[in-house]
Amino acid sequence: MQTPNILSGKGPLFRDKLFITRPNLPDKNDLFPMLERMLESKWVTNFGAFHDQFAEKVRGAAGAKFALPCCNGAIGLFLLIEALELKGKVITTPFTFPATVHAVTMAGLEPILCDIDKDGYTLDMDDVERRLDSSVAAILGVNVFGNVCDLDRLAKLSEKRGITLIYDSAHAFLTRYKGKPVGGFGKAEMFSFHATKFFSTIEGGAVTTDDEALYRKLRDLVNFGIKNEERVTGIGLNAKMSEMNAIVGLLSYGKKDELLRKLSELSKLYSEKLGGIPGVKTQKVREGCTPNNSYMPVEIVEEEFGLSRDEVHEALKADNVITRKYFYPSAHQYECYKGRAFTRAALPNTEKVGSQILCLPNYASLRPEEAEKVCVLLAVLQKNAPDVRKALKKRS
Ligand code: T4K
Repeated sequence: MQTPNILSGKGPLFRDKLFITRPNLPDKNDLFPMLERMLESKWVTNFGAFHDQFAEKVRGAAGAKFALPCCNGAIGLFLLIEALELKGKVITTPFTFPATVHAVTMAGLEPILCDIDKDGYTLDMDDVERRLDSSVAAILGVNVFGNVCDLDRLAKLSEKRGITLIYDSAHAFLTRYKGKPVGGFGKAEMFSFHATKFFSTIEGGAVTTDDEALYRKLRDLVNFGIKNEERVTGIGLNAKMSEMNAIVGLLSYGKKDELLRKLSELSKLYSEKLGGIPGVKTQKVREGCTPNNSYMPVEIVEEEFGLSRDEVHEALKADNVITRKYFYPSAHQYECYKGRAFTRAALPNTEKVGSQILCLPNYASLRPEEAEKVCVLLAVLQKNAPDVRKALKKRS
C-alpha cells in the first residue's frame, strides 16, 4: 500500500473524501413515478396515503401494534416523553447523540445519567440499579450503534418497580433480539430515519408502541394537539411526516434486505481485518442480538496502538478518511448542561469509551476494497506510530 499521507506528504490514499456514511437514496426511476402520483393526488402532507402505507411497513417491521411516522427522531422522542406525562426523573445514558438527553430536559424532566457497559456501550445495569430510587419515573435506554440494551433485565426492572420503559432506537431499525424485532420492546420506541441512517426517509423518524391510547395521544401531538375540528386537547407541535419523506421511506423499505446484507458483509470484513491490529477494540454485541450493522465503532486504545484516538482521527483525515467521534463529548460534558447537578455523576466507562471511540466509514455503497484499505491504513499507522506522532506534531 502507498505510504500514508501523514508520513509521505504525498497525495491522499483516497482521492475523494470517504465519509462515515452516505445516504442510501432511491433510484430516480422508482422515485419519480411515485412523486408524480403524489402531485396528481394533490395531497402532500397531513397523514396522506403514502404516510399511512409507510406507517404500516414500519409497524410490521418493528413488530408493534402501532407505528407513527414523524418529522424526525428527536421530535418524535420529545413528544413521546410529553405524551407519557411523566412525574419524576428519567434514567438515561450520556453516551448518545444530544437528541436523547435534550428530549428529556426539554420536556422539563431531570435526567439521571448512568454509566455504560464498557464493551457494548449500552446502559450499565448495575449502575442503573444503584441509581434507581423513588424519584425515577422512567428509563430511557439507547440501543446504540444498533446494539441492544439489556432488554430482559430492563423489562423485569420496569415491571417490578412500576417504571415506564422507553427506548431511543434511532440506530436500531431492523435489529433483532432473540428473533424479535426492535420496536416492540418497552412501552414505546423511537427510530430515526435521517439521511445518515442506513434506512432513510431523508428527514424522519417514527414511534412504535403496543399501547393504543398512547398512540392516539401521540398522533394528536404531532399535529399540534388537535383532536378534531373543534377540540385541541394537547400541547403539540407540527411533527408530521410529509408524503415526500414517506415515499422515500417506502422505497428504502423495498431495499432493506439488500442493505442489511451489504452491511453485514462489511461488518464481517471489518471485524476480520481489524482483529489483528493492536489497540483496536470493536463493540461487543449482546448475545441474542442480530444487529443491523449500520455503524462501525472502534476504540483506539492508546497504550496498545501507540497513538491516541485524536491522533488517529487526524492521521486518517490526511488520507481523506473522515471518521467521527460518536459520542464525544458525552452529555455530562456538554457546555449547555454546565453546572447542572445531573452532570456530576461518576461515569468512568462513558469517559473512557468517549475518549477512545471512533466511527469508521460504513454504509451500504461502501466498496469492500475501500473498507479493506481503511483497515490496512489503520494497521500501517499503528506499525509506524512513533513516526506518525512526530509527523502530526510537525504538521500542527
Ligand atoms: N438519538 C440518537 C441516538 C441519534 O443518534 C440521533 C441522531 C437521534 C436520536 C435523533 O434522530 P434525528 O432527529 O436526527 O432523526 C448525524 C445525524 O444528523 C443524526 O440523525 C444522527 N443521530 C447522528 C448520529 O448523525 P451529524 O451532526 O453527525 O451529521 P453530519 O451532518 O455531520 O453527517 C455525518 C456524515 O454523513 C457527513 O460527514 C457526510 C454524510 N452525509 C450527511 C448528510 C446530512 C452525507 O453524505 N449526506 C448528507 O445529506 O448527525
